[in-house]
Amino acid sequence: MTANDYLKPLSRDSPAQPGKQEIFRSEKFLMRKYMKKFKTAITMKGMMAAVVALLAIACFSSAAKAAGTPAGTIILNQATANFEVDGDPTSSNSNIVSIQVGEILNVDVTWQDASAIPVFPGSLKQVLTMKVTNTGNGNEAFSLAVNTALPGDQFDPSIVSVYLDTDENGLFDESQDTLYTPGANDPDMPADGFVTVFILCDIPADRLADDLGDADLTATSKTGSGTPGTIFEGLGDGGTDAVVGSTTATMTTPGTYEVRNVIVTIVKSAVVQDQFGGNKAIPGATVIYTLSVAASGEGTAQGVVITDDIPENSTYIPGTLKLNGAPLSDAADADAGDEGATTAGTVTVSLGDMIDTTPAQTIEFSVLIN
Ligand SMILES: [Ca+2]
Ligand SMILES: [Ca+2]
Ligand SMILES: [Ca+2]
Ligand SMILES: [Ca+2]
Repeated sequence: MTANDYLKPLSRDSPAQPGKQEIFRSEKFLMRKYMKKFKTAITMKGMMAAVVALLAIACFSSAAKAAGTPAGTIILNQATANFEVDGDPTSSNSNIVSIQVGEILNVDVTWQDASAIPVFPGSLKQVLTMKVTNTGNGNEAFSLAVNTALPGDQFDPSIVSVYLDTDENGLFDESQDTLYTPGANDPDMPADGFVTVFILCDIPADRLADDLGDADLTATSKTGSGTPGTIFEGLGDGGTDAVVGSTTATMTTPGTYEVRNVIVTIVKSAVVQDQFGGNKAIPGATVIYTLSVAASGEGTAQGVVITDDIPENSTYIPGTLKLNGAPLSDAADADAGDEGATTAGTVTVSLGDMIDTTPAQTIEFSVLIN
């Protein structure tokens, strides 16, 4: 029996190949080509210790991060044989086995809007928000493509442009964010990195209320994509091999526009007052949030309810909820709003039916920065 015989049962997803030992652990990790022959002289007493050491080699990757051990990482390992010679404890070490982790290519695309984006017939530059995440274990650039000619809905939005969220605030701002040009500024991300992507479309003028129109975003690894397990030799980070992961290294996710004859818009602003009379957002400062809610269009928005989560790292200041300047109690009662009663950690205000001539409704509340 040779050391190679011990390695074979550890190769889980792929049979061992002559002259080339490969260890796959699920499909997140790939190590190949770098194993040298195991040369330790093993006595009968030392053999069990050597087997345990070999099993340890196969189990090293269990404590990996979400994206896995970074591509290019060198994993070193050495086995020790302990035995006795004429009653004297003796040990000998194996050579050091070096394995370099290859790059696995994976991507995730998630639609970020909570529901279909309400639009009017003929609306211009309407925004769908997507998040593209590098779920591989190396640095990787991704090409982006939008398709609006999708079946199964009532219309095709007309693509105008795609923007990258350069200022990383998750919100589209034409002056702050960057126009995406395929091949010129493809997002390049570290493992676990992400980019928010905005799809801007015009809506056809001849649509009716409740019509739906989809647009999808495809993100594809620039190193390559295809059937999981496809290998791009030497094209991974640091000259390692790159291997396509379970996502096929490309993903397409749709978002949806929905035509409405009335739309409710909320404009939110914040004023900071610190405890020293200034306006710095420091722990102990107060943030006064103001929401201005208005309806536009020709129909009636029925039963308008505004919800606003109290942000992380802040605490609602009891008794600060107001509607159009008049205080609302924090409890759920006869007045229009509450904090934490309808939904924990959330301000909820019911505004009833609204039409385009309804005066803008102003909601205000304050939080303390923890
Ligand atoms: Ca790469
Ligand atoms: Ca369509
Ligand atoms: Ca932005
Ligand atoms: Ca109340």
